[in-house]
Amino acid sequence: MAHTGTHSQPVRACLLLVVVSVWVQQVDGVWPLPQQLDQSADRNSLSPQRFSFTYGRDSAAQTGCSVLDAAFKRYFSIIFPDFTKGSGLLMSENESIRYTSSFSQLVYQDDYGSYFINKTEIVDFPRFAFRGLLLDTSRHYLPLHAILKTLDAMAYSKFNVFHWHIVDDPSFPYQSRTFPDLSNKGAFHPFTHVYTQSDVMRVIEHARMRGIRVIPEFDSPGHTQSWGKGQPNLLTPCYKGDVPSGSFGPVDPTVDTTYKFMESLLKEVKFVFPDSYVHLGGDEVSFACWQSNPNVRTFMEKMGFGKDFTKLESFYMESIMNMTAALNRTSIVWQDVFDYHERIPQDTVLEIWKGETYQAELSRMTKAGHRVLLSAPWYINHISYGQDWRNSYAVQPQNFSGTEEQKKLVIGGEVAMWGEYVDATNLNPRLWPRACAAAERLWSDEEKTLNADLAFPRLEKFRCELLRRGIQAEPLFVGHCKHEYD
Ligand code: CP6
Repeated sequence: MAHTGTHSQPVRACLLLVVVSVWVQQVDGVWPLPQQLDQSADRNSLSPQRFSFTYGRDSAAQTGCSVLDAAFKRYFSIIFPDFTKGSGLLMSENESIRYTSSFSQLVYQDDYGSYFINKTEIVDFPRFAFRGLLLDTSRHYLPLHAILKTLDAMAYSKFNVFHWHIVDDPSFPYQSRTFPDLSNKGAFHPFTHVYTQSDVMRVIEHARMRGIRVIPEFDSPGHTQSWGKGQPNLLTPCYKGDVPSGSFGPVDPTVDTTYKFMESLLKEVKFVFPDSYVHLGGDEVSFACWQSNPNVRTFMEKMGFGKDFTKLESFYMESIMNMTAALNRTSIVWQDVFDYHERIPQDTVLEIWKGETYQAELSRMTKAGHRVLLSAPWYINHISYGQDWRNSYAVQPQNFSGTEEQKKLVIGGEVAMWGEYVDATNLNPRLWPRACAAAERLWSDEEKTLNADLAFPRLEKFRCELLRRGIQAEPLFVGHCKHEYD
């Protein structure tokens, strides 16, 4: 065969490749992967004393943009940990805050501590606009510092939405101005386990400075046991035969006082949380208590709902979605609301959380013209032995049967860290670097990120970088981080 005569040549080419890859390896690693990344072996030394970030001439943002100026300062200390002052990188366009994070991952030190960056050209933008992370502060209270640190780590991975599942059955830590008894009586502790108005403002500001929006969730009519403690007559009294059993079910959708309460609460939420989205929950409503209650049964008859309690839940959700729209806010709801009731306001965003059926659900929801968020395959509160980040990485949010128009309605997704088994002691290692897999799926080009084996060394390096930045990210597999020995 012809190629046997040229046997030595591929070997030489191979050797050359090895040399180059050793050289480039220490710089070739940005997580999540930029859309276009061209790196050369040209190495430039960086002097912390002379280094500064500057605004691009054509950039919409210019000197005096406080968000970027603060980001330049933060990333200067991340890039040059041994120096604290100074601050050339050209920044442009509105995603520029995220490019500081990419840049910070390109700088490296040699064995003598000198800083270097290889000549690099990056063109970058997100694949999906909505790249969220859900934290649950009801099952366990998360201290403010844990939330702020999570926001730091989110920014490193280019997450841009903090979905704050702030209240639920076990506790109501949100300290409401309008209804102080909700946390006085519904929090695990009325002073220590609450988020005051100033705490909430600090979270929103910390997030804003990192290009992250904060979307609060006030989940109802189910998941509201803690609400009942401070708000009498809000929950449905359950019956045993003809008498109240003493326990309570979901919010009572049959009385006017419920809607007055929800309207006041949502008005406050609009005032406190500036984001245009509000998450209204609507998931996992148990119908047994409603069914046991004679007033609810009478209401059902009057409304012509028959025995179909999904109609009652829909009636309630429709009314609070309309309230939310009247307050100029866009609703996000869990998929249950759509499953029960396909006629919901067109601009409502639907979030998929049920694991087995998510591709069929994506098809149906987008066919109905709704924007959707995918969370089901990223419920990383579930843990297992081994490299489960690979499952998250393999998810393809637009792989479902539907038209191109339908695919565009997938606006992004969310990693969910539900709190039943998570508090500040194990939050960080459970989240990081596992959440990074979804972060790359939501940011980077699909074609360039198909192979998890290729992503692995880059993710390992990024995990070490998270450690260096003070995030207690767990190991992906056997090995060590270079900086541990520096
Ligand atoms: N709490 C609320 C939860 C969950 C949901 N809503 C949940 C359900 C199943 C799993 C994890 C979390 N704990 N309010 C569902 C959206 Cl596996």
